[in-house]
Amino acid sequence: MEFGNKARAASLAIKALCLSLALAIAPQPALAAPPAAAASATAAGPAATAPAAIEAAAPAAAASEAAKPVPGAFYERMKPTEGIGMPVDGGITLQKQFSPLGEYAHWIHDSLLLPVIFIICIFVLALLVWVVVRYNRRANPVPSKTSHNTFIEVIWTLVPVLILVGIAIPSIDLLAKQFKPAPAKALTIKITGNQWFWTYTYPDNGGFEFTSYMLNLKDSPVVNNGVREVGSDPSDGPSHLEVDNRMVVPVGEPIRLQITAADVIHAFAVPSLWFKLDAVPGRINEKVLMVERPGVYYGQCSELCGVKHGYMPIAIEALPRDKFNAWVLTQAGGVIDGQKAPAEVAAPAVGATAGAGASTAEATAAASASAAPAA
Ligand SMILES: [Cu+2]
Repeated sequence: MEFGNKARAASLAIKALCLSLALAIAPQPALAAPPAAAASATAAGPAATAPAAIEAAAPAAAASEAAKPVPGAFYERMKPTEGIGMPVDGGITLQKQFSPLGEYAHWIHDSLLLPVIFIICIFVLALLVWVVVRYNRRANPVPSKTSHNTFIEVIWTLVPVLILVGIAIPSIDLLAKQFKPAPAKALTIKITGNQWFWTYTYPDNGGFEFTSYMLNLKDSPVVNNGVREVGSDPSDGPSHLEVDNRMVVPVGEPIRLQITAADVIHAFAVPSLWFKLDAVPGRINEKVLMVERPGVYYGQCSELCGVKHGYMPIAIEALPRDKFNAWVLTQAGGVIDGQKAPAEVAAPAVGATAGAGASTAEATAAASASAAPAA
């Protein structure tokens, strides 16, 4: 009896500890309506969707192919792939993941946590049903006087402890991996949250900086003055998530994101890249971002930051290194390894887009993309 009490007390303490650990690292619910259907919508799987994403970028690639060492500063906005890097209709689980940590976390969620939760729920339900049916007053008029059973108490203390340890090991591993600092040579991008837009700065590429606003919504009051409507460019993604100037990153390499805020607390969150970090005024939070394949990935501010909190989405465009370099050189002051784009090459790139009879939307996008950094 004494042992049973002690075991109970010990199990409570361990449970509290493990639960708080598990809660601290539990996967964050994805934004908006995350995609369960993503799996089926993109049933063809990563193999099929990856080429689609790459294909979307193909024209840009072809165009910048010739200008590899000092690219001709050509950049074309990538067309997002439906259901990839964005919420999908009817989605109820995590978004499909495109970073190594995201895949690991997704595995923990789908293959470890959900089965454990399911089995425990079924087990407890079965016990309840058994008690209700077998030990109600009619079926069991003379109840047993048993108050303790040391063997059972040891079992129901040990088994939960083992379950929680089994969950804690990969969880703590994931937690540790998430806070592993970036390698010294990693590209650094500084992100500043503002009411109600994001500012992106590239200190390793000449320190250019630009703002990123949500696109206006069709047939809705103007949200962000002077920004075009979503859908006016073929490369536009979902409404409420697409922005005028995307944060462009190289694919397949660790990137050091330094996140801060200019006014109130915001949070930089992109569900499909398993990334969420608070943007706190007067403080820099740092975390590594790694995107596994080219594409456009959407997120939102995830800290209630004022009246237009819901109107400061995040769009990350991941490009292969050479295309990323080409994009950098389209930015005013953009530098690759201390090398600037020849002014005569960079300038006509924008003019050429407009002159070549591209849609005005594209021209506006290109103009605003290159004008923003100057501001
Ligand atoms: Cu915010």
